[in-house]
Amino acid sequence: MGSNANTQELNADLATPTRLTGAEILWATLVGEGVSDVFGYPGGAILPAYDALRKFPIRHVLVRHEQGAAHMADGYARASGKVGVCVATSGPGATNLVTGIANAMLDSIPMVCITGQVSSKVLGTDAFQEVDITGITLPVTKHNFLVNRTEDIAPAIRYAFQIAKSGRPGPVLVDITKDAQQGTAIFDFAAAKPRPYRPHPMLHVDESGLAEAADLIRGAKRPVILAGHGVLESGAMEQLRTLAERAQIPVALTLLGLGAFPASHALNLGMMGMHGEAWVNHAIQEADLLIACGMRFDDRVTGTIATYATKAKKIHIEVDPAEINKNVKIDVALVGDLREVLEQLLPRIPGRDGAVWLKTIDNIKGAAAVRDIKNLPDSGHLYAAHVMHDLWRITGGKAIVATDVGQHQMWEAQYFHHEQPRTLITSGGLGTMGFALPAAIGAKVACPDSEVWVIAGDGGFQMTSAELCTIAQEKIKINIAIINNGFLGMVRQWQEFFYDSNYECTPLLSPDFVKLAEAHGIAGRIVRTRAELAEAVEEARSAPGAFLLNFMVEQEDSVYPMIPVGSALHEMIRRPGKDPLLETPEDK
Ligand SMILES: Cc1cc2nc3c(=O)[nH]c(=O)nc-3n(C[C@H](O)[C@H](O)[C@H](O)COP(=O)(O)OP(=O)(O)OC[C@H]3O[C@@H](n4cnc5c(N)ncnc54)[C@H](O)[C@@H]3O)c2cc1C
Ligand SMILES: Cc1ncc(C[n+]2csc(CCOP(=O)(O)OP(=O)(O)O)c2C)c(N)n1
Ligand SMILES: [Mg+2]
Repeated sequence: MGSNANTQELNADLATPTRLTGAEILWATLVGEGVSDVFGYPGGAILPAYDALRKFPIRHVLVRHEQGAAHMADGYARASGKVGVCVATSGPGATNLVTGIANAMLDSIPMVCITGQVSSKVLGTDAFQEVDITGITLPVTKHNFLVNRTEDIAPAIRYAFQIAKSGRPGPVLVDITKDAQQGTAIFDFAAAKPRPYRPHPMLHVDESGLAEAADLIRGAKRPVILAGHGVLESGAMEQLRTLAERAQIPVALTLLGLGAFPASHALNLGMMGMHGEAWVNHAIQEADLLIACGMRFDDRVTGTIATYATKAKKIHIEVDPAEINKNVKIDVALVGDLREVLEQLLPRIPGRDGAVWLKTIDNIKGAAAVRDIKNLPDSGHLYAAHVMHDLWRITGGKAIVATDVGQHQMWEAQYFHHEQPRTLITSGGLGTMGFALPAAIGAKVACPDSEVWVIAGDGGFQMTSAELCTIAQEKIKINIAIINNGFLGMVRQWQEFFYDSNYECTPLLSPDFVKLAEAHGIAGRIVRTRAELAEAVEEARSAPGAFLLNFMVEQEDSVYPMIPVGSALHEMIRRPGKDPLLETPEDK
């Protein structure tokens, strides 16, 4: 509900055209689009909108920095599949959104960002808090609008929603001048409906493409499915599973695809790429067919392109024609919504025996199937992998986890096994430190009944830790795990591997995180050994409010395997040491 306690519902009947102010039209249109929660921060140019907010059934979460608002809207969208909405004022409010908008753009997240703008009379005069935010965000939005007439607000907002969620999703910014918010116009929700979305002319899967793809799949001896974020965005989990099971094809996942195929499924290989499982990367290099489903062959996934999967034909199922042949040369492109394309493809795919190839992959796996350090005996040291593994085990793998960016993010991907779609919320393309805490707030607002965890590094957490106060004010129950290694760990790792261990500017002083939480009325606890880990996690889970755990982990641990930039997918740096460690009974 609008932040004001004496909410008075406005009689803005969506079915009856009514004269309203632009500010009222803005909220009424959002209500019409199904919005129940927004994340924002007020200021002069958006004040008319805030003044009208109390009349509408919308929860407004007051953030501490507009970057937080954008990440919350982003986390909300990732967790729910709905469009996330954030609001900011002109000038610095709007520019503070930019990192969050770019983050959503790089990961194709549907978001509508609303900014106030100076009045149209003074536009272009360097008026107080005037910036050209449509100009600034042009390269990092799917589309943006400057609206300076009251009657254009409803059509612009409705169009923004359509653009944000259609085809390849993305963020859309609507910049509304103050006078447009203050003026009045007839609000006619139905008349403001955009023309139906016209898919790109190339979004037509022809019969010959389907037949070619089916032939390749039928004839393949060593096929691998590469499943990405598009599986989640398209809602194609079932179709993907049917394809994999019917044709007995193993599934490798991108970081953003984790959860799109159950981690425990026998055909799930695990994550591919720079910090993926060694056997997954080897299987891709050995494959004779790759079936890419809603993934964009990011450089973190391919290693050097020249040496990438040279023995494999490639089928690419993808909604954005611009992605075809962008990084990797494709043999058969099926351009369209993944779920629809798979539905058309599946009737052409007969049952297939994949036993020989699956056995080969098992052999490639060998002893490496046991992850590197999960099973280190308790020597008094706490490893981040221990934290991830135990968190996964204790939560039954069902929690929604929002990670930050760095080593802890990769360890989470390796050791926390996601069974369900939309349970991993992580910044992939932009790699934005500071993402986890606000994104988790957004996820919890979207899914109030879910258990939500933040997993953040000591560095990234400090970038947006002011949002602890948002949690306190909004009484948001999330649990926070800080993986405190005293370093900007991922950068330290690169310094160790590629810069002669010159740890320049990566040792990091942090505040006492437990006291910091306490200062916000949030309980917390420090954890130094594995023996305390499970009990601490249970204490956090059962606490009535938000809870912070400060895990003091091994400081100079590294993420393995790692493909150095410029190397082939199979040229991974492995954890030093002769034999992989064996599982201890404790971990079974
Ligand atoms: C420190 C760090 C390390 C990383 N290491 C790795 C790593 O080891 N392995 C790894 O995989 N990633 C890694 N990443 C993430 C990587 O940078 C990319 O973000 C990720 O690989 C992209 O995954 P994706 O292609 O599945 O998702 P996106 O980038 O979101 O692309 C999704 C694709 O699906 C398409 N799509 C969307 N909707 C549909 C639809 N309805 N139908 C069909 N297609 C659709 C989109 O057009 C797009 O092409 C790392 C990131 C960081 C920050
Ligand atoms: C906003 C931003 N600035 C800089 C970076 C570069 N960067 C990537 S990982 C990393 C270190 C992260 O340190 P920390 O949050 O402590 O996590 P750790 O790697 O130690 O787990 C840095 C500085 C980034 N990704 N984002
Ligand atoms: Mg760190």
